[in-house]
Amino acid sequence: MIRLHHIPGSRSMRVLWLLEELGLRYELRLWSLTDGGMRSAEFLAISPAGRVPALEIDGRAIFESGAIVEYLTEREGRLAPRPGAPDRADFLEWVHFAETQANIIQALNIHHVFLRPESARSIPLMKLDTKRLAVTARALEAHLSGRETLLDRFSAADCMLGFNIDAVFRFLPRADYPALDAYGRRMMSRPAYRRAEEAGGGSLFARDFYAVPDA
Ligand SMILES: N[C@@H](CCC(=O)N[C@@H](CS)C(=O)NCC(=O)O)C(=O)O
Repeated sequence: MIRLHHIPGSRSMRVLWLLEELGLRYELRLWSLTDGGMRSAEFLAISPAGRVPALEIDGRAIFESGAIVEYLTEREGRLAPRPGAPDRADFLEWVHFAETQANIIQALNIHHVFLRPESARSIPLMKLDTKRLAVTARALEAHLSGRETLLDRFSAADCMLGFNIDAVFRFLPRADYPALDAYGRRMMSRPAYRRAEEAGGGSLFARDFYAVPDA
């Protein structure tokens, strides 16, 4: 039995998508960001920081999306270069880069989407994080120009990073990053991504674009 602890629109989408890419059978256990359930003893026993994703598999639970992605690809022997392969370090870099970028997105989500009242928001921090996000987007734009995927073929690193791209363009103008935009659209049109969307898709966003407000 494989059970994914999941919130639609959250980082657990990475794992849901990868499970679909790998053709594994799973069940979903849905959680909410707002009802306090993620601070319950039951959930903290599975995910000690009270975060999704967590994956129950092979008689244990694994937390952290990057660790889960590495575990699943090793277990299945697919969608990642093997340890020692020439592009193994590239794979690991992009898996973890995705989380660096997701942490910036999370900070912007808190300010733009979750924090109330709006007067509690810090406009200097929103500006700073938008600039930090742009650094990551420029790096991806350069890397993906003339490429279809992060490595020379689709890999689980694309599940880690591809999930971020919808959020990136909630905060940065799409037109400034044509290669990244095309990459995001390619990833989201994959059949496995669409199946994952059907099984547990959703969005945290009510608007297409969130500009930093004037001070
Ligand atoms: N580094 C962790 C981050 C997980 C994370 O922060 N997940 C968010 C959803 S995207 C969450 O569960 N937040 C709940 C909270 O902060 O209380 C990973 O990649 O799995």
